[in-house]
Amino acid sequence: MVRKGLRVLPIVALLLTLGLAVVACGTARGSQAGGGGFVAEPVEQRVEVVADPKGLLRWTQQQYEATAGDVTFVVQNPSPSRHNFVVEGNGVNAYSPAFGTGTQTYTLKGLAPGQYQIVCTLPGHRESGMVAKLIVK
Ligand SMILES: [Cu+2]
Repeated sequence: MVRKGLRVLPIVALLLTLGLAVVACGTARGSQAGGGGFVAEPVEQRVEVVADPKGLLRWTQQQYEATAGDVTFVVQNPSPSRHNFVVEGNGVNAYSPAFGTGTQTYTLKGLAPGQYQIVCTLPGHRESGMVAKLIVK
């Protein structure tokens, strides 16, 4: 009797672990809803922004361009490094929570023509060069 009970235990532990993993994934996905200043609903205009695949502290482009109006930034982080996504300048200061590997989308409504910066503001990342220009025409 006792032995039978012990055999079931690993299965229970496995199910508990799986359950916790599902909960953890759900939490991570929730962060895609955006951060301060971003809205969750994607719009037609997409700008792809990619963090360095090797985990270097930079975006893969030094300059990004968009047309004035609503913009969805599709932010890819192929590296295991954690980053965040910030659009600042020209009266805008929108920031996301930190994220690990994966793709996040962040939308800004009514972006005016002008010059902005796309930055990762995790400690030391901007200083190391994780800052790019965003030109909105
Ligand atoms: Cu970063």
